[in-house]
Order: sequence, then C-alpha cells, then structure tokens
Amino acid sequence: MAPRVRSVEARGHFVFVRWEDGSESRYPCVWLRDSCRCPRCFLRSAGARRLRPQQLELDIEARRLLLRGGAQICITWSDEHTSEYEAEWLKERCFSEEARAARRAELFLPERQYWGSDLQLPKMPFEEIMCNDESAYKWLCTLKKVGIVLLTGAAARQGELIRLGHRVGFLRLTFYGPTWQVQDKADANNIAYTTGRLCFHTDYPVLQHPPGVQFLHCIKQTAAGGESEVVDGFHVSHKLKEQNPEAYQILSSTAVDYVDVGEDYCDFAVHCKQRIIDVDSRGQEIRINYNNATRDTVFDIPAEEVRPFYAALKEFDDLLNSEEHKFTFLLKPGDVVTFDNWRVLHGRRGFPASPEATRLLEGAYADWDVLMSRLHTLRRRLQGSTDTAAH
Ligand code: OGA
Ligand code: NM2
Ligand code: ZN
Ligand code: ZN
Repeated sequence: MAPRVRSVEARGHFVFVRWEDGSESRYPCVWLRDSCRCPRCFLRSAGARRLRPQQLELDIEARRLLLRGGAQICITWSDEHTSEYEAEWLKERCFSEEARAARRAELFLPERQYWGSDLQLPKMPFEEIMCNDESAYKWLCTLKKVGIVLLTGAAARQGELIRLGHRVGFLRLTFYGPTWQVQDKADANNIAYTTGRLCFHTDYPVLQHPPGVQFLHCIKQTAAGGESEVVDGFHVSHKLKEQNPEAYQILSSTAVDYVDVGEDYCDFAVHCKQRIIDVDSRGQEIRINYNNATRDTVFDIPAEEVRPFYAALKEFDDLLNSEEHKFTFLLKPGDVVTFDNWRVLHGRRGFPASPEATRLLEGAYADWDVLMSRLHTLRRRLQGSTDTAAH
C-alpha cells in the first residue's frame, strides 16, 4: 500500500509530515529545496540534479504548503520557487534513525557470515546463473554474504569467464590481461605461473584498488596435488584482534610496500603501499591486502619497527594456516570458483612439474561495484515481477 499523508506543516527550518498511520517524519527545508524534481532543478532522463549549491539558500523556508489528496505535497518556497513531492518518494527518504537503519540494511545487504574449516561451500550450476535471474541474484547475495560460491558444470574450455563477465556487466582488465591462464610457464612473470605451492594471499595488493572479486575456472586438473585452500580473512582478523591486539594494531596501521615489475598484457612497473588489514574509520575491516610474493623488499618504515612487524605478520599467517580456519577442496574441470578477493585469502598446493601442461585454470577479475550493481538491478527486476504477479 502506498503511504498517505494526513497533514503537513512548516516549522522553522523543517517541514513536518504526519502520515495516515499516525507516525511523523521531518524534512529539512534546505534538503527539500535541493531535491526539487522540477525540470529546472532535475534532469529526469539522467536522474541527475541540475541545481547548483550557489542557487541554494541555506535558510530557505516554506511559504505555502498544499496537500493534494494525501498523495502529493506542493511547497512554495521563500525564493518563490515551487516544488512537488510524492508521498511515497518522501516516505522512502524519511530521516528517522529507524528508517535510515532499515535502508542501510536494504542497500548493503546481506549480513556477513563468517566461517572456518566448517565451511559448507555454496554450490550452484554455472548455466543456471547464466540464464536464470533468480539464480544469478542468489549467487551474488551468497557471494557477498559468505564470500565464496562454487559454480559447477561449466564447459571445460577457455572463454567461459568472458561469458560470465557479460552476465554481470564487464570484467576488470589488469596487466595480466582481460583473462589470464594459470599454468606452469617458462620464465614465469608471476609466482602463480609455476607448479609451486601458493600460500594464502589476496590477488593484486600492488594495485591501489585491488580487484574485488576473482573467478577461477578449472579447465584441466593435475592427477596429484593442486588442491585449493581458502580462509575467511575477516574472521581470522577478528581472531587476531582478540588474541593479540598489538599485532592487529600493527597490521592495520603499517603501510606495506608492494611491487610488481614485468611484462604481460603490456610492460608494467607497479608500486603501492597497503595496510594488510585495511579498516574503515569505525574500525570495521574493509579489505585484506596480503600477497607475500609481491611484498617489496623496500620497506618504508623505521628500522626498529621492522622486527615487531614480522612478529605480527607471522602471528596472522599462523592463524590463516591453522586447521581450524582453512578449508581445502579440489577443483575439477568445469568448476568455477568465485570469491571475494577483498575478504577471502586463497592458495593452492604444489603439483608435479611435467613437460605437458597437466593443470590449467583460466582466471579473471571483476569489481564489487559491477557485481553490486547487477545484484541491485536483478533485485529490482525480480521484485517488479513478483509485484505484478501479486496483482
Ligand atoms: C592465482 C592463484 C590458484 C590456483 O593465480 O593467483 O591463486 O589454484 N591460483 O592455481
Ligand atoms: N595473476 C594470477 O598479486 C598477484 O600477483 C596476483 C595475479 C598472475 C593474474 C596474481
Ligand atoms: Zn525546481
Ligand atoms: Zn591468487
């Protein structure tokens, strides 16, 4: 049911809306004026504001208020401009604490679920998420919530990740190419392109904005070794914080130098400083930036802080590798593992070298902005279709 306005009133710098259900919302006049939807203030085709801050009077007040059948209010302002607002549009923008919390939950959904060795690896058929919107939506929600989803039954040939990229929007190009082949290579330009063990890492902390999501498509799997390992970096960070707050403090504040020099898609020489545990202003983990292989030997911190840093790093690394936290599985041809590269650290066990390539994965990156955008467009579309079905 669309919300209806019972009455509307201006007091000082606010407009008060009383709803049919008895609740009240208050809207700051300057925000209402700034949000005017008329063609002079707003370009409808782009959903974009045209009004500039210079045109906005901080102390603007409502001169005349008009309620149209409970569904719309019309305000004439002290600058003589007139604006119209739909009840539903206003309700969706209520400034109350509860309304704001509910919207945050809606938008950033779903809550994270932490895991350890007990992970129940979520699995979905690859072709289903490719052609069914509900499945694709579920895939993206689970990827956000759990941090990892295994897609099964893709064709065991290159090109499937290009298709997956089209499904979400587009892939993230890096110096290793639009997609990249993980296999043993002569004169490997990256440690991943050998038969060696890869210890727990996130990909590409040498980039200022590391890829949010990683896809690894197994095309060929070796007969011995090559198992995949994953660990929930946010879960382990919390454990570290409990167990050794000082180590946590060091890893969440020290800027670590990363470097990657070589040639692939084009030649490159990339440098970056990243905190291994990256937290926001409220102390919430936002990203793990850890690849021991590309951690630079240049270390731009005072000499006396170096040893304590290594002590903290070793403690974190031990926690990542503890049996309690890591989850091991074997990719088979046709599997596509999709995971949150900002949260989940991954590795693989070594495998025997052989003259012909016995193991081949095709990999690709995407940004969270693109995946979240697809999640939201799918949600709108699916909600739209259930709305029509209900009528
Ligand atoms: C990588 C990587 C995992 C694997 O290429 O960065 O982590 O199983 N590969 O080979
Ligand atoms: N590969 C797998 O940080 C890294 O070096 C990530 C990137 C080579 C595309 C590895
Ligand atoms: Zn206007
Ligand atoms: Zn990797």
